[in-house]
Amino acid sequence: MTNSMGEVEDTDVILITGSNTAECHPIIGRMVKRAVDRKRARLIVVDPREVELVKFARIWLRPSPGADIAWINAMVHVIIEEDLWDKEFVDRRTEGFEALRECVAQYTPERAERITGIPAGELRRAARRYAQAPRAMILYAMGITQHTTGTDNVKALANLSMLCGNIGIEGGGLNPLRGQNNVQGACDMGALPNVLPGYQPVHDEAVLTRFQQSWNTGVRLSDRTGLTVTEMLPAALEGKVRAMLIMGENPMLSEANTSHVRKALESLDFLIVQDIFLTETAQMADVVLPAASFAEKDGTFTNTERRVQRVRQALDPPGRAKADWEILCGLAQRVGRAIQARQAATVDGLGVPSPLARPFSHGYWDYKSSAEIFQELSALIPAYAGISYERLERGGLQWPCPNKYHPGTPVLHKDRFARGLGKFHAVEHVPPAEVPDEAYPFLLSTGRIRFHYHTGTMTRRSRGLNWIAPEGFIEMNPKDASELDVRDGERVRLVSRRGEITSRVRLTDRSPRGMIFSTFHFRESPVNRLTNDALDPTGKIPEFKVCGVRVERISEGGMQNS
Ligand SMILES: Nc1nc2c(c(=O)[nH]1)N[C@H]1C(S)=C(S)[C@@H](COP(=O)(O)OP(=O)(O)OC[C@H]3O[C@@H](n4cnc5c(=O)[nH]c(N)nc54)[C@H](O)[C@@H]3O)O[C@H]1N2
Ligand SMILES: Nc1nc2c(c(=O)[nH]1)N[C@H]1C(S)=C(S)[C@@H](COP(=O)(O)OP(=O)(O)OC[C@H]3O[C@@H](n4cnc5c(=O)[nH]c(N)nc54)[C@H](O)[C@@H]3O)O[C@H]1N2
Ligand SMILES: [Mo]
Repeated sequence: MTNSMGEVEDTDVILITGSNTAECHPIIGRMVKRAVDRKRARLIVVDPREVELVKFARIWLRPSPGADIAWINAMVHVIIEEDLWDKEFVDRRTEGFEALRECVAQYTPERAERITGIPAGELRRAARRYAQAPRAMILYAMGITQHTTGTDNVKALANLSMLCGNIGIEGGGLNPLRGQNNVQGACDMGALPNVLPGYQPVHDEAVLTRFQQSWNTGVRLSDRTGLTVTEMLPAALEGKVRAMLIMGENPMLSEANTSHVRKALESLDFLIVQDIFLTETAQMADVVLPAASFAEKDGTFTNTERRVQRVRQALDPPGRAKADWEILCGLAQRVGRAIQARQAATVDGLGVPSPLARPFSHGYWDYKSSAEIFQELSALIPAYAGISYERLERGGLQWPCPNKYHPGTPVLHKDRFARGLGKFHAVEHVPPAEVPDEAYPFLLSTGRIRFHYHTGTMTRRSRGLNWIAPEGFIEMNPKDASELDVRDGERVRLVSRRGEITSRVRLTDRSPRGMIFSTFHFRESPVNRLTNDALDPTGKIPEFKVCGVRVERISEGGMQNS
C-alpha cells in the first residue's frame, strides 16, 4: 500500500474495485463502513458481484469481469475531457501524459459501456466524484490482479490516481489489500525470483558484493533470476526442475488447473513439503517436515500497510515440529556438509577444501533465534535499518524506516517516486484468455467467503466455522437457473476445458446473469480443476477470475447422492 489503513477513515472518496473487502479484509472493511456511516467519506464500488459493501456505496459500477482497463481508461477520458485533472501534479511529478491522453481518447464512456456493460452516465458520475474529491483513495485486490491483464489493470489504476494528484498525500494513494498476514513480509525478505531481501536485484553487482561480504560466502552468489511458482510447475513437467521444497502452500488445491499440478508434482524426482498439517500436497511428498504454527514461534509479520510487528510464541510446538527458520537452517547445514564431503572427495586429492565448501563451514546458517536473524535483516535491508526487536516492543513500525530515530513512513512517494517521476502507462483493453462460448457458456469467477481461508487446511478444522459453512456451493443467478431448470440446493456438475467438479447450487442475485461464483475452500468441490492457468506475462499470476464453464444437471438417483 502507498498509504495506511487508518486513512480510510480520514478521506473524501474511497474507490474499491476487485475486492470483497468486508469479507476478506474485515478490519479494513469495518473502517470503510465507519467512514461512510459517519459521513466522512463517500464510497464508490466497482465489482461485478454485489458484495457486502455495495450497501454502503453511493455509486456501484458493475463491469463484466475482465474489462477493467476499459472503465478505468474511460474515467481518465472523462476527467481529461472535463478538465478535472491535477495539472500542477502532472506537470511537476509525472511523465508520459501525452501518450496517455492519446490512448484514452478512444475510450469514450459509450465505448466503455459496450465493453463493460456499465452505463455511460454512471461512469461519468463516478469519474467526476473521484476527480473532484480533495483526497481520494483507491483500494483493490484480486479482482484486479488475477487476470492475464493484471499488471496492466494496476497500471491503469495508477494512471487514474496520479492524474488526480492522489499520490503522496494522506487519505489518497493506490492501495493493494494484501491477502495474507505476512505476504508483504515474505516479499520483503526476498521470496521472489529476481531479488534478494529488500527488493535488491540479483543482477546488481554492488548488491551481490554486499550480500556476499555479509554472508561471507567465499564464492560468487548467483546473478540469475529464478522461477515463480507458476513457472516452476510447467518446468517440472519439462524435466527442468527435478526437486522441490514446498513450504506453507497447498498447490494441489490452490493453483489453477490442478490436474496439471498433479502431473507436475508427480514428475519430480524428489518432493519435500513443509507444513503444519498433512495437506493434499503433503500427501504426495517423499518427505514431510512438520512446521510450528504462528502461535508456536517468535518472529515478525509485515502487514498490508508495510507495518512490521512482533509475533510471540504462546504455545510449545507439538511433537517434533520446529519453526520454519530452524528447519531451513537444518536443511542448509546438511546440504552444505554433503557438498563439502563431495568436494573433499573429488577436488584435488590433496585434501584442500574447495571454495564451494566454505559457505557451509562451522558458524554458518547457525542462528540462535529469530531475533538474531532480524538483526541481519536490518543490517542488509535499508528500509528495515531502523527497525529492531527492541523498538518493536513499543509497537509496529512502517517501512521505510532508515535509522533508529526514524518514526516509520505511513505515506509513500511524498516528494518523489522511487524512480523519480511517476510514469503514466498507456494500456489497452484486451479480453481474458478464455471467454464463455457456446460449449462453455458461463463465466466462472472464483474467490472467497468470510468463514474459510483458502484451501481450508486450518479453518475447516474449526468446529464453529464448519457449523456456519460446512460445504461448498456455486453461486448462480436465479434467471439462469430457471432457464436450466436447476433448483436452489440442487447438486450439479460444473465442467470446463480442464476438468469437472460437482457442487450444490445457491441461487442469488449477487452474481449477475451469465456468471457463476465459487470459492476454492472445499476439497470436495475443488474448483481449481476448472480454472485457467493462462498467466499474466509480467506478474505470472493465473487468470483465476475468468474462465468458461458449463453446468450439467445430474440425473435423479444417479450421482445425486454420491
Ligand atoms: N475470509 C477470508 N479472507 C481472506 C482470504 C480467505 O481465503 N478467506 N484470503 C486472503 C487472501 S490471500 C487474499 S489475496 C485476499 C483476497 O481478497 P479479495 O480480492 O477482496 O477477495 P476475492 O474473493 O478474491 O474477491 C475479489 C473480488 O473481485 C471481484 N471481481 C472478480 N472479477 C473482477 C473483475 O474482472 N474486475 C473487478 N473490478 N472485480 C472483479 C469479485 O466479484 C470479488 O468481489 O483475501 C484475504 N482474506
Ligand atoms: N480459484 C482460485 N484459486 C486461488 C485464488 C483465487 O482467488 N481463486 N487465490 C490465490 C491466492 S491470492 C492465494 S494467496 C493462494 C493461496 O494458496 P495456498 O497458500 O496454497 O493456500 P493455503 O490454504 O493458505 O495454504 C497455506 C498452507 O500453509 C500451511 N501453514 C500455515 N501456517 C504455516 C506455517 O507457519 N509454516 C508452514 N510451513 N506452513 C504453514 C497451511 O496448513 C496450508 O497448507 O490461492 C490462490 N488460488
Ligand atoms: Mo492471496
